[in-house]
Amino acid sequence: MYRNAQDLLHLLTHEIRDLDIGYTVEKIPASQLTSLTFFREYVSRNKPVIITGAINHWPALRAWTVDYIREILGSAKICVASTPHGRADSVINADGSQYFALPYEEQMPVQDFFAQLHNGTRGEKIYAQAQNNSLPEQFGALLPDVEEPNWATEAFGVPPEATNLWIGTDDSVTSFHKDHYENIYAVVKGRKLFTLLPPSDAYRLYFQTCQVARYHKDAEGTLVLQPEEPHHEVPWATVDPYPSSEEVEQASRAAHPEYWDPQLPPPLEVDLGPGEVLYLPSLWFHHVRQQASADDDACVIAVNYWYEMAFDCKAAYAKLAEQLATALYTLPQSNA
Ligand SMILES: O=C(O)CCC(=O)C(=O)O
Repeated sequence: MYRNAQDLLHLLTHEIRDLDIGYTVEKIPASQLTSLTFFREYVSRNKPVIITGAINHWPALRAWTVDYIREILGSAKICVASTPHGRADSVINADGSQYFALPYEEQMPVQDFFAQLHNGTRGEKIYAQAQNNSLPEQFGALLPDVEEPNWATEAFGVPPEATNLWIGTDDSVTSFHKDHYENIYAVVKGRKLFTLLPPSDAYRLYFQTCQVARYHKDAEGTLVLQPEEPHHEVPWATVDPYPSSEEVEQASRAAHPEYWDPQLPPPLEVDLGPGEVLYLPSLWFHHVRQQASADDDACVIAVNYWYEMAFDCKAAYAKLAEQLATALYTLPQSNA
């Protein structure tokens, strides 16, 4: 007998794992996948999968060094996001309040970007993370080095809406969020570490409605966070799955018990290396870290294809799960 909403949400979490997505993300070779099997086994079930060997033919895998990118892009300017801590688009405590903090954004020549990637002038952390079709729009000369995944385009029935290039270092982390897109995410250099929760588990992320703020540069060039005008707010996940210290972890365990509950299945972890592709279904919550190695020019490069999602019954269930989470688990704004 299930007595309350919390018990029912736990039941949903367990059933989704047992009936559908399981406890690990499968890894399959591209040679075993057709657009039909990809659609039937993964897209229609809203189930992530790692695909190996799908981009082995991309010249990018061998060609993309920092020197090559600098040379081929010449003086092209790209959009660069900066923060003092590497956590753009996340909940940040400042002046006793919690803000949803957007990064400082500037157009910068590619050479300057690479010169500052590891040594920001004032210690700032920079990340090329524009999600506006950045590969063709800003890095167009690199486009011939990759190839659209035709198997995915066939399965989704539409061409990608955006193709984005990501260049960063271990310093940049992407906080838990979801996207209204089907995502085909390919790592070219370094590793990307995804922590995933299905849409049913929205209640485990403790959304908080936060005022939106953005980093700006003051006269000395130091990044300062300023609330956006006019005042506006967004609900954002407050759970950091990799707390910076034991003390922070203890505080998170107390504030976010549903995330850390040992009776619930842990989030799915995906460690994606060069040449590997993740299918990240629409509306899945994802937190992303990255790991570079010295022989990779100490940077991490990835390309992702965003495809339009279907607003079908799965999207309706996901919306219900999120609305229940908002009703039951949204944290009050703390002024502490
Ligand atoms: O690579 C990242 O830092 C984030 C990727 C992401 O959030 C996405 O592809 O939707």
